[in-house]
Amino acid sequence: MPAATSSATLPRTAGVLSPEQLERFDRDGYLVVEGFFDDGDLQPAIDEIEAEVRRRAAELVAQGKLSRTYDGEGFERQLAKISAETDAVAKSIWNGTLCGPAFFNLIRNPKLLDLAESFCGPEIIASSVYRLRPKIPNHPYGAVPWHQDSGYMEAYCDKAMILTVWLPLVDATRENGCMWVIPGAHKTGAVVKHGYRKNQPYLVIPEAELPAREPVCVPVKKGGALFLHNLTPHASFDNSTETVRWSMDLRYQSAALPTNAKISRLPGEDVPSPGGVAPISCYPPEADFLVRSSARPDEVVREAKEFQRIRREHLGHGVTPRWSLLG
Ligand SMILES: O=C(O)CCC(=O)C(=O)O
Repeated sequence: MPAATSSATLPRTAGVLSPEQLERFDRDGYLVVEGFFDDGDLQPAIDEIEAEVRRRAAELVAQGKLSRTYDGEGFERQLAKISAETDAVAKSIWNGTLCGPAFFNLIRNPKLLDLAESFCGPEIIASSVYRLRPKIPNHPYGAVPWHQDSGYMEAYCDKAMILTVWLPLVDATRENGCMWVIPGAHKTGAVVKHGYRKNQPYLVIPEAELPAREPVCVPVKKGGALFLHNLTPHASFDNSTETVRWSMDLRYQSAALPTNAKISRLPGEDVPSPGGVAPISCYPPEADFLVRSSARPDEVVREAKEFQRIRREHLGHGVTPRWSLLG
């Protein structure tokens, strides 16, 4: 593994990036902003997660599947202790299954939306493709192989700008499995070949297809955020510590792009449906929703209950098959 560390780490901004930061993002395809969030931004989501871990652990104890709940071990340790006995709790909260009010408020955090506006413009769609990732020590699900986020999406969105915001809820370090990126690789404007490996949950870029550039290790402290272009190859490796590397990743795009959000269309936003299936979206399995708009403010989702309803009632369908099993 190369030893480089991130060179694109810049100090706190108020949510809007400086020209230098925008230039770095454009050049490298990623940017770290330390101190982007304060505790007040993150703690409600952490509280929501902790309550859910406690609730699910208590259920398992009652069913005789866990010896104790490990309450009192703290956010970074409790799930690691539980997972040494069973991975049922970790697996059940992985991905987008938690969608409480604090998660909704984090997704529409005004600082975050100010920043997303720099990349996506003023009409902002948030995606339900947000993930909560408790990277458990030495758990096979923990490592995420090299991929571009666009590899998971419809090919007709390959040229679209979709911003990923990766935010650690604890300090993310090389040891606990922080992110790695390949800087500048997004500049080709292309999605490289991906594929599946048998019994693996993630897409992977085969070794021979990886851009010939040195990967960079990107540690980010709690409160910081890593902003990623959708064509930037990234990965994360094992957690060799005894604590959980908690993180979330959120995604934003312009409302002018294909989206399954139930919004009225503005002139110029009539996105044609490539297969005649409407509505089309960059990631059809999950629901999009409008989080900021001056052109159609009445359609902005402002209530957590509405956010939950949209997600629950979404009739998703799979992404058009694009990749095959690798040998
Ligand atoms: O959090 C991780 O370890 C991987 C995240 C990731 O691959 C993503 O956000 O696309």
